[in-house]
Parts: sequence; structure tokens; C-alpha cells
Amino acid sequence: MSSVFEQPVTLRRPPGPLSNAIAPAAAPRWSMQDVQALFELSLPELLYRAQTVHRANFDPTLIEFATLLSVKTGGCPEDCGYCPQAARYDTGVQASKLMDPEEVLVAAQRARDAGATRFCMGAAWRAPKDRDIEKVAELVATVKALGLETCATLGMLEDGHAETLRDAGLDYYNHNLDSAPDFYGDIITTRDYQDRLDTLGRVRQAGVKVCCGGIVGMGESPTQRAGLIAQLANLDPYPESVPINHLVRVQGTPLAEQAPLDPFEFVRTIAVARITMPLARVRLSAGRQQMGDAIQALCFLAGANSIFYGDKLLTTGNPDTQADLDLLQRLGLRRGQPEPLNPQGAV
Ligand code: SAM
Ligand code: DTB
Ligand code: SF4
Repeated sequence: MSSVFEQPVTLRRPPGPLSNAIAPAAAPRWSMQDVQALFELSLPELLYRAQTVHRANFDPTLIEFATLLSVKTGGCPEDCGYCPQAARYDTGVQASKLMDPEEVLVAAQRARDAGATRFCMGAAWRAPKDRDIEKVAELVATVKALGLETCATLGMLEDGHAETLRDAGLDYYNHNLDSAPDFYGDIITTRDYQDRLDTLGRVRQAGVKVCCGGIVGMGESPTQRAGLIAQLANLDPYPESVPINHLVRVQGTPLAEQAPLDPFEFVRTIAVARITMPLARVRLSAGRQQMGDAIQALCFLAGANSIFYGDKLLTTGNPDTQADLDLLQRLGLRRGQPEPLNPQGAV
């Protein structure tokens, strides 16, 4: 298959068996040079390669619908420069306590009835305490009982937390690297890159699937965009689920006035994620409301096979559900859970 390409696409090792830790692989599967070279291809060539990888591994017409719910909003002590929920920025987000299982049940039922297959609960914590984990475990069990895939994003985890969540029925834990290591310090100073890798290691070790991605459009250089994808693709094994967020510029945050990114750079980022992580569910995540249908369509052509579905992300807007259903229909795409075509691994 790769012989049709001028420069062969080498499909590197697929996610291996669960390892004890998640960390950059000893021998990186993807060098920075390789990843940058993909970003620098002409758009037609890059999309062709991404589509070829996508079609070899998935039904390219299937798109996963994941619904988000902010189960604990705002008041966060961290300083993530993009985030409307950081207490230190005046963004108008009202802080609230952790939701009760009854409220979450109603929201999850609504999401399932609207067609979502994954339900992701987000909490604006730096790091949950033991008692928070117990409460979230109850929420996870409530959602799992509805037959939905479960995901949670709660901040940094301590030893034992991922196991408690797993035992309650957690399928995925979302914890993003957010940016390349050499840009990270420009955006967040209250926790470092290694803290994130440590949490990802705990999730992996507990046997919970890893959902890990980043944000583009924060003022990073093209090399730093490639750096983010290289980091993700070189995690060993790479994440099963990769959310690629476009920065949602929120008034009051330090990134509110960030100059817009050329939308084709976002499309390229999706394509390179697909090529370097062939079996991952690559999610076209935050930023769709600002993107327009044509750019979203290009993202699907570039290999995105998952979206956040529902009128709200955590605190900001997302396209109306009907608009998404209409868009999928116009593009001949279908809602569903994309599963690898070849159970032996990446093709
Ligand atoms: N507090 C937890 C944490 O930071 O790990 C979980 C919730 S946090 C809001 C989850 C992710 O949302 C962040 O890592 C970031 O990637 C994404 N995010 C937050 N604000 C965003 C924004 N304005 N635009 C795009 N993505 C954003
Ligand atoms: C992810 O990568 N993106 C989602 C989810 N994981 C938790 C969050 C996007 C948040 C966008 C800003 C907001 O709505 O507050
Ligand atoms: Fe807090 Fe998470 Fe927002 Fe950072 S991204 S400020 S940790 S809620």
C-alpha cells in the first residue's frame, strides 16, 4: 500500500500491550523530522496519505459522537492560559459544586437518546481528592449502566485513583498534553509536562484507555505543532483516543486576543495525527462552532472520526445537534463507533 506514495508512509508499531508506564518510547517511532515532513507535504498529498491510512484501518464514513458534561465547573486554581474555568481569570464562568448522580443521569440519558455513544465528564480540578474520586466513581457507574462508553477528565491523578474509576466502569481517562514541551511553559506554569505524563502512566497502568490530545491555535510555531503530535505519537503505546482542540478564545483569558490560526493548519494537524496514530479515534474537538462546515468536512477527509456532540462543550458552545446531524447527512457520513478493521493491528 505504501508503495503508491512518493515517500513511503511507514506505519509504525501499533499500540502494544498495556505497559507499566506511558512515556516517550525509548526509540521514538516518529522523529521530529518525519512529523515535520508530513506537515510540509502539499495539502492534497497529505490528505491522500491520511485518507489511505484511515481507510485501511477504519470505515471512513463512521463518526463517533461523544457528549461532554461539566460535572464540576469553574473555580480552578490552575493558570492554563486558554481556560475559562481558571479562578484567576475574569471570564464570567460561575463556579459550582460536583453534580449529583441524579442530575448526571438525566444528562446522560438525554445524550444517549440524542445518539451519543460516549459520555465524558469534566471537572475543573487541579487534582481530585480521594473523596472526589469516590463521588465521581458513583457518577461513572451511573453513566455506564446506561450502556454508554464512559470518560472522565478530572486533572492529575494519585496512585489508586485510576483503579477506583476503572472498577466503577470507566473506559477512558482524558488528560491532554496540550502543547509541545517547549511551548508548554508559555501557557501553563502551575504544573509541568512530567506531571501530565505521570498521570497518563497511572491511567495506562490501571488498564483504563487513554484519551490524550492537545490544543492548536495558541500561538505555537509550526514546529511546535509538529512537536505536540510527535509527543502524542511517541507515547508507548499511543493513546486510543486523541482529541485535537482548536483554541476557543474566551474573553478574560490570557489567550482571548490570540491571532487566528490558518484553518488549513488545523486540518493538517488532524491529518498528521491520523497518519502517526492509525488506530486512534482522532476527535475533531473544541472549536467547531467557529470553524464552518467546509473546514469540518476537510477534517473528516483528513481522518477525524469522532466529534463532541451536544450544544455545549464544558462551558463554551458547540454546534447544535441538528446542525451536526444535517452536516453528516450532507457529507454521507454516519454516526457509529469506529472499530479497527484489522484486529491484528494497524495496516
Ligand atoms: N481540569 C482538568 C484538566 O485540566 O486536566 C480537566 C478539564 S480541562 C477543561 C480539559 C481540557 O480542555 C484541557 O486540557 C484543554 O485541552 C481543553 N480546553 C480547555 N479550555 C479550552 C479552550 N478554551 N479551547 C480549547 N480547548 C480547551
Ligand atoms: C478535550 O480535549 N476537549 C474537551 C474535553 N477534552 C474535556 C474540553 C474542551 C473545552 C473547551 C472549553 C470549554 O467549553 O470550557
Ligand atoms: Fe483547571 Fe483544567 Fe482549566 Fe487548567 S484546563 S484551569 S486544570 S479546569
